Amino acid sequence: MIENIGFVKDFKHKRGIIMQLQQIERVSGLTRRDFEEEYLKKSKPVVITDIATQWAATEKWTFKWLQDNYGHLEVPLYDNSFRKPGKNYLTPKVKMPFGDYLDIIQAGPTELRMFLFNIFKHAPELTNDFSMPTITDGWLKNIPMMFFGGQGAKVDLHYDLDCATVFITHFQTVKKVILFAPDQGDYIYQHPFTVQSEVELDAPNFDKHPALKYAKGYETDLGHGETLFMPHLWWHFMYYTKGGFSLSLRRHSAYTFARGSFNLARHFVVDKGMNMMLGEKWTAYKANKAKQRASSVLAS
Ligand SMILES: O=C(O)CCC(=O)C(=O)O
Ligand SMILES: [Fe+2]
Repeated sequence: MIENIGFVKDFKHKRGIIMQLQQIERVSGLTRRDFEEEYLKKSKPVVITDIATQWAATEKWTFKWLQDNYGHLEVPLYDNSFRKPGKNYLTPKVKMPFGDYLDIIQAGPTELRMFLFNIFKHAPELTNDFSMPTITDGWLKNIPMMFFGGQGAKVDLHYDLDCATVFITHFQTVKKVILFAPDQGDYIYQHPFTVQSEVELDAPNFDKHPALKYAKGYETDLGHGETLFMPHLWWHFMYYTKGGFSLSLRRHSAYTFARGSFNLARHFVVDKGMNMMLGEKWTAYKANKAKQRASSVLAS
């Protein structure tokens, strides 16, 4: 059952106006042709409800089963300070056995999340529990990733550095997802040289970020066994309504691969390097640039 959370919706009621968020369409029974014509080529996000129905993972991957089988793995965890400038920028907060972490996320709210951890390197047999969707190809078969989060954990608005097209299947609970198309970067205060936006969608500040009101986006509550198709370069914000986890499968075209390689280099060389040298000053520079761009888009 999908629980209706709606902190973004409550927020809408309290303050009246918020950016325009349209519900992401839900479909099943898609043919390859329909998917490629209607969604992939048009870069239109969609929730596909029947990709994971045949997967063993959908039944088998419970918290308990993961704990019993992989509880001993040492995993890196991050909290919401991940993006704060300074010495912990983009580094994990703690490491602990996976089983202990699963206890934490089942127990209640926590910021701790685990992401981009290739659990399959440590447990390759897990890849037998799902398969690449047949509605398209170009799959990067050796980098499936899992993402875990406790209730209230969030993933601030960003787009994926590697520029891949992503299919995200959620398990066990519900995750709220908000998306913006790549052309919304100025409205959401994208920081230059990064793939990160400055806005906090769970606590938007329209005084600081007036252009945000004019951003046009999409939202959905992604439930157990549902798969979100997220086009490449799309901005995404995720909020774990309850502790849960997702699997992401990625695909590339020649274009997305080249663009992704460039982004990776820019990120690790320019942004990390400047952050190390300048710390807060570098963040202030990026914030100022974002502000200038938002002002010009508001004025236009
Ligand atoms: O849900 C998460 O923890 C992160 C998801 C994400 O950013 C992604 O799949 O690219
Ligand atoms: Fe992402």
